[in-house]
Amino acid sequence: MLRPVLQFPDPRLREKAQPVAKDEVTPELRQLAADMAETMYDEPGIGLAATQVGVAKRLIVMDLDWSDDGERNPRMLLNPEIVRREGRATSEMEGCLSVPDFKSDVERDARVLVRARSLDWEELEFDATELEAFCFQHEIDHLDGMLFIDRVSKLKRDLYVRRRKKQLRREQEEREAAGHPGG
Ligand code: K1U
Ligand code: ZN
Repeated sequence: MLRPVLQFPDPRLREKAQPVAKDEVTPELRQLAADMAETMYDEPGIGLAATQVGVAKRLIVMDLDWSDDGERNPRMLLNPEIVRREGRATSEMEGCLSVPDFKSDVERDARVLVRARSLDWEELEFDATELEAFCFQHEIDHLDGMLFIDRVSKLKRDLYVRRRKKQLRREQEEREAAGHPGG
């Protein structure tokens, strides 16, 4: 089932997600992970955090190299954490499914060692560089209530926030003009 992706400035994007305990890996949580993968492919994206679908649990899905006609192997990871970081690099023209109509270069760690659990509670480790490292950092930021616009200059962020608020006001006016004041 596709889940709606929360959009900035929804306050739920700012919540800190809680760790998942072993006995919380229920059929419902597995269904949430499957729904998140389906939603990520549908958007489309290469990652998605549970925070973005309004669930404050430390769960992410990622698939860096899927294609429409190829095999899909989404990683579904619980409690991911960065245990080592090395160097700095620019993530070029990064985007976010929760921050519409904005892309920017972002300064991030160049290499990260990530520890996480699978849904079967195996301990996993990923030594990630380049896009994989940037995606891990982006998704773990979501679990901490942080967005990539928090990592760009204040000037760029302020300009985006102003443009986004204007866009939301315009959409609201259009709904009202059409006789649908809600939402
Ligand atoms: O968490 C998200 O909002 C998903 C985001 C992840 C991400 C992208 C780039 C760098 C770091 C993290 C996205 O997937 S944005 C869309 C995107 O990058 C993409 C979409 C389709 C094909 C390839 C990339
Ligand atoms: Zn994002």
